[in-house]
Formats: sequence, C-alpha cells, structure tokens
Amino acid sequence: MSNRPIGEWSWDKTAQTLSVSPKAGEGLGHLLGAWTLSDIAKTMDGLSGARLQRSFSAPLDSVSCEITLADGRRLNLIGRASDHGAAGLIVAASEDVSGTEPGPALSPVYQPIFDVAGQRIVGFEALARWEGADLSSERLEDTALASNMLIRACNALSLWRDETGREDLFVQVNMTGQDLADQTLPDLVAAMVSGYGLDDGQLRLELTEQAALRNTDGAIAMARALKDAGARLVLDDFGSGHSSFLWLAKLPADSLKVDAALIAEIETMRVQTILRAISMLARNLGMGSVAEGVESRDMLSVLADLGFDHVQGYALGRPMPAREALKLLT
Ligand code: G
Ligand code: MN
Repeated sequence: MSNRPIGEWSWDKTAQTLSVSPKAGEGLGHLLGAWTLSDIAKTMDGLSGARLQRSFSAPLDSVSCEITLADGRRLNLIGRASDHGAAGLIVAASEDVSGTEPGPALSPVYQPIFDVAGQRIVGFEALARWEGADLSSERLEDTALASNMLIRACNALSLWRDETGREDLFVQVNMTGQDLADQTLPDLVAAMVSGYGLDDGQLRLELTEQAALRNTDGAIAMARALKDAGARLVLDDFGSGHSSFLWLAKLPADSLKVDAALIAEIETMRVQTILRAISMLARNLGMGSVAEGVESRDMLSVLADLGFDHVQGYALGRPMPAREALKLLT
C-alpha cells in the first residue's frame, strides 16, 4: 500500500482553526469540518496534537507533519504557508509492510549534481539508505519505497529552498519497475507538486529501461502520467545494459543520464566520440545530458568539451543527509 493523497487541509492563522476536507470513500468523514487544535487532537494520539501545534507555529514556508489518528492510521499533512495560515494536501502514510518488527529506518541521502564546470550545484539525486542496515537490505523490495522517497525528497527540496532562497534547485528520485506499476503514483506526484508549490523541473524522476522491461507499454503510459502530474523524466543508466534507442524514442524524457561505466572509460578516444554523439543526440531531442560517476575533476573539462550539461560523482560530492546538503549549499 503506498502513500496517496486523500484530502485537503487549511490552517487559518487568525481563527486558529484547521479545516479538513477528506475525499469521499477514505473513511475519514468524521474529520470533515473546521477544528480548533485542541478539539482535533482528541481524534489523534496524544503526541500528534503537539506536533500539529509545532508545525503551524514554525516560521517556515512549507509544512510537513505526520500525525497518527486514534485508530492508528498515519496521515501526512503537506503544504505551504501563506499570509493567512497554510494549506495543502492530506496524504495517507503507507502501512508498514515489514510486520511488527520496526525495520531499519529509511534515511535518504542526496548526491549533488553540478553544472558541467563543477562550480555550482543545480540539484540532487535522492538515494535510499537505511539506518543500521547494509545496501542489500530486503527493504529494497518495499512497495512503498518510491512514495516514501518522493515525500522525503520533496521535503528536503523545500528545506533547501526555504533556507537558501534558491527556487531553481531540483531533486531526482529513482523509480523501480514495481513503482512504474503503481497506479497511485501520478496522484502522489501531483500532490507533491501542488502541496510544495514546486515549479516545472524541480521534481525529476529517474527511470531505466531495465525497470520497464516487464511491461514496456505500461511503463511508457505511466511515464506520461507522471509527466502530466508535473514531474520531469530522466532516462537513467543510458549507454549500458538495457538502454535501447527504441526506449529513448518512446520515452518522453527530459534528460539523459549517461551510465558511470561509460564515463569511467572517458580517456579512450572511441568513448569520447560516443559521448560527444550522445550529448548531441540529447540536445537534438530537446533533452539535457548528465554524466554520472565522475570520479576525478580532470574529467570536467573533457565533459564540458563533449557537450554535457550536468555532472555527478564522487569527485564533486558524495551522497549525504539533507542537512549536510544544506550546509554545502550555503
Ligand atoms: O544508476 P544510479 O544513478 O541510480 O546510481 C547511483 C549510485 O551510484 C549510487 O548508489 C551512488 O552512491 C553511486 N555513485 C555516485 N557517484 C559515484 C561515483 O563517482 N563513482 C561510483 N563508482 N559510484 C557512484
Ligand atoms: Mn539514478
């Protein structure tokens, strides 16, 4: 079960009331109406009321608050503050699929993506990590991973935006084959885009042909739906494994990310010729180009010369928690 938008909320600062309008059929009819915080707190577990109070009194532009209802259901209130208060969407937090054991906590990291000169951060790729677990964690199979990563990544993006004033930063989130089959994802993307007030291009989803293999037509239809919902698409791992020209022809992607395995061979002339052709191909298709796996700064001038727009790799920045990424930006 993944995260889905199930209603709207707004906070009136003057009246100090929270208006809730749940969608029909979500079993939240009892929450409909305008509430004082102390009244609505009676429908939630004790700590949730206090968390709401803190979220609405925080001097931030964006609100993201997870609450737990008395019946145990968890909801996320996501939105933006205005002069009059705040407003946004209610998202049903996913059920924990791992049973009663509290598995390792998802703790995403963010790797900076630079302009090709390596001078300025233009965005980040969100990567899933688990506290106290290695990468081989079975959590990789978590059906709610993409939606959790989406929420966390948009949350991080809004932190960076609020703290630095940079409205041009973007965040990229990886989608698996399983995610591409999840029909609720476009709704969540639309909720994130409107809830966080994201501009076109600020939320980007990375897809691979590998992820689409089981159902290519379905994946293309999903990719279109995600784009209509307000996300841009990045074709990941281009130039190695499964990444055909047919896939490139069919996928309405906005940028192309060249696989690290190809970038690693950049010193050979044959590879440089291929990379130049790829960046030109991307440009002629109206797409941007990113080189990943940039492990030495010496590669930067070559990649600039080969026509790449963006670069990502250990030579420029390792994946790091959102707060550290913020320090890097300021
Ligand atoms: O294919 P995808 O873009 O999702 O791969 C991202 C992975 O690559 C992450 O796990 C990240 O830690 C890793 N990575 C990032 N930068 C580098 C790099 O410069 N070299 C290598 N070998 N791996 C990198
Ligand atoms: Mn990726």
